[in-house]
Amino acid sequence: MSRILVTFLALLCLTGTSTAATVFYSDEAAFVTDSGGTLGYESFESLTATDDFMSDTIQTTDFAITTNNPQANLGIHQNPYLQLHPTDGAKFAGWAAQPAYHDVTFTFTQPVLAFGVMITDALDGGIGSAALLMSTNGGDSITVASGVLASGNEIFAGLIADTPFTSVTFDVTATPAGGDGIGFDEVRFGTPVPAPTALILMTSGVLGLFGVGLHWQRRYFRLVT
Ligand SMILES: [Ca+2]
Ligand SMILES: [Ca+2]
Repeated sequence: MSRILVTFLALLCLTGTSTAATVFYSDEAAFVTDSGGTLGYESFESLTATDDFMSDTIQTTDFAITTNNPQANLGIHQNPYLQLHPTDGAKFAGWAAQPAYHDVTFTFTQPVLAFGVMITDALDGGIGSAALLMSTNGGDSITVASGVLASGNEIFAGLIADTPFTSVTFDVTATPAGGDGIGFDEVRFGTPVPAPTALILMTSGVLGLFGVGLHWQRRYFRLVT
C-alpha cells in the first residue's frame, strides 16, 4: 500500500517539475530576459529589398515566411511603406493581408520552443471587429490585438511554449476590403535556456521527491517490522 502511495507521489512530483505552461509575451525585453538571451535573431538586413509585395516566400537561413494567398503578397522593404517600418536596422518583411487570404506563416527548419516578433501597422484598417491572432502548430494560440489600432503602431508578440513547434501563423480576422499592410522585424526564435528560477524549482522538486521517498520508506519498514 505504502509503495503504491510513494509511487503516486513520485509521479506527482515529476509531473509538477517537468511540465511548464506556455507563457505569452507582449513585452520584448521580458521575452528576451526569460528566454535566456540565446535565441536566434533575424532582422532581414542581409536580404535584398524589393520594396514591393511581389514575393511568394521570404526565405531566411532558419525559416520561411509564406501566406495562404495564391498570389504573391510579401516583400522585403528598405523604405517605409505607408506606416509599415523597421524596428531594427533599415529593413523589414512586409505583408499585404487580403480579405480572402489573411494568414501568414513562419515555418522553421527545426522545432523551436520560443518565438517573438515585432509587428508594425497592424489593424489600422478601420474595421472594429478585427483581431490579430497568433497560433503555433504545437497547439498554442492567443489574440495578440483587437479593435482598431493607430496607424504606424508597434506590437511585440512572443511565446515560450511547453510544446515544441515548427510554425507560427498570424491571422488578421475581418481584413478590410483594401487589405491590411503589416510589417515584421526582429524575429527571435529557438530553444530558451532555463531561467535560474526554473532550475531552483526543478531542484527543489527533486529534493522534495527524495524526501517523500525517504519518509515513506522509513514508515513502510516501521509498519512491516
Ligand atoms: Ca530590420
Ligand atoms: Ca496596416
